[in-house]
Amino acid sequence: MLSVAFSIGVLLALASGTATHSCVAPHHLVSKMLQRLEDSIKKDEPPNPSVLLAMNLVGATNSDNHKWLLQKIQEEAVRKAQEGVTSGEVALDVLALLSSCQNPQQVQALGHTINLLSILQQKMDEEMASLELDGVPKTTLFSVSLDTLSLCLVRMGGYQEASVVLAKQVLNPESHLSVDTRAVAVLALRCTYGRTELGDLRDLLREALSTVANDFLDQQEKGDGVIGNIYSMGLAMQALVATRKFYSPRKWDCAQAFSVVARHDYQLPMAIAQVLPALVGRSYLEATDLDCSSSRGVSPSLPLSPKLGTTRVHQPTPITVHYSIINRLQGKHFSYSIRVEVPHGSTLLKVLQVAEEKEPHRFSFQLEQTSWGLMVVSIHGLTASVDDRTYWQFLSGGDALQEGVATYKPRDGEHIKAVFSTY
Ligand code: B12
Repeated sequence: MLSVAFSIGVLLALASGTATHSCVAPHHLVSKMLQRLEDSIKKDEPPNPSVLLAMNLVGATNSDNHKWLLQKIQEEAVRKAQEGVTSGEVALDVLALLSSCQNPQQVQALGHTINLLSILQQKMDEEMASLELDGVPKTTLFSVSLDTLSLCLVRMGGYQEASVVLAKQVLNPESHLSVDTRAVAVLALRCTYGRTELGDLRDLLREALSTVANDFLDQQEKGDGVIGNIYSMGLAMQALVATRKFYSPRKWDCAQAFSVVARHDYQLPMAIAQVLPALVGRSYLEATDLDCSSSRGVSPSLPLSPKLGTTRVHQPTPITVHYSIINRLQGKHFSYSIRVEVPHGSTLLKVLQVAEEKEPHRFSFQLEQTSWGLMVVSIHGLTASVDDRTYWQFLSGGDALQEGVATYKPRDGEHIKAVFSTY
């Protein structure tokens, strides 16, 4: 069993309910989520910087797991610096290291020392050049927001220009940015707002921050507590934690948002890592505000709430799922359909596997391990491409699925489509 420990500050805040902004979720919820996050750390899987960042933000810094994760992230950062890495990945590593009181300019591992900030700066320059040239970033605006936030926290150049671009994007209704992307953009803009004296820039940032924050509050009011979907709640709540003065005198009903989170039984480590900081009234913005003194981590373990039973009764009855793969975007167009039978309670991945077994020449596919789990990167020999901004989108009827193939469980008779699309 892994130990769950909070730093004294957070512990006191939780106990008294008087954290910085008095918006703190019930102790048993935080404790359960943190335990799940710690249990998700597997020594044979790639280390996840978002998990370390979340543990640091809730003050759970005192376990062997924490030490192991920090070391692996440093090693992985050095390895990736040689092999190739995206701007967003570097930004997440920087946030994880900063929140662990480590200097990202001198990451030592595997006999090398690298400067992650100069790598980030260079990646950010590439993103900005692509935005200027093509109107779209090299990767995504989500990653550009992470980059901007990280550079702003360490006050390194480039973040003000990027903030202007992000603010204009979030204010432009044509941009159709997801809640997740707008939430991270808000964290970046909030950081820049606190670090600039330029009047025009502050006005633009204030407008962007207040527009997004108020839209999130509207969505929560209209959507029974949900902002976007259940998996965007974490980042949206972090954005609301960070922007209080931009929606004041309006109040955020954080208790309602927390009860939405409590009702959903989050299992995915990434989802938990994005939700957890907000449950203790914190956001990624505070990655550099943590107590780095030696007393940090001297902390009592909290009693854990009893683990909920996770065994599910699997019914032997098979279900039938209609599965189609469609490419009307690139090269030779195709559209194939198949009906497959899988045991009740199977994931969509099982449907893809049975389809491939039945007709391998049509329904072959490939997966890639990512921070959110297994992503389908290729079907019928057609592979998603970062350069072309293409991916395999999964839909049920006309609606995009809100989960990946390894967790989504189709119903009997459901029609799932995989459509080659652009983002
Ligand atoms: C950008 C993005 C995408 C882009 C990634 C493009 C790219 N090359 O960068 C695209 C458009 C391809 C995408 C696709 C999908 N996405 Co998406 N995506 C995001 C977003 C907004 C940011 C992720 C990111 O860039 N992180 C920063 C980088 C630095 O970290 P990273 O670990 O390297 O990021 C990688 C993974 O996040 C991965 N990824 C992105 N989405 C998904 C979804 C799944 C299920 C998996 C396994 C991996 C994965 O792609 C990133 C780049 O390699 C997140 C929002 C969030 N809250 O995190 C949603 C999010 C992760 N996506 C989500 C979903 C549902 C999907 C789809 C299943 C949608 C669909 N109906 O088809 C598909 C995946 C289908 C498949 N082929 O398996 C959900 C996942 C929820 C869950 N329970 O798993 C999120 C949380 C959004 C949400 N609130 O609903 N996504």
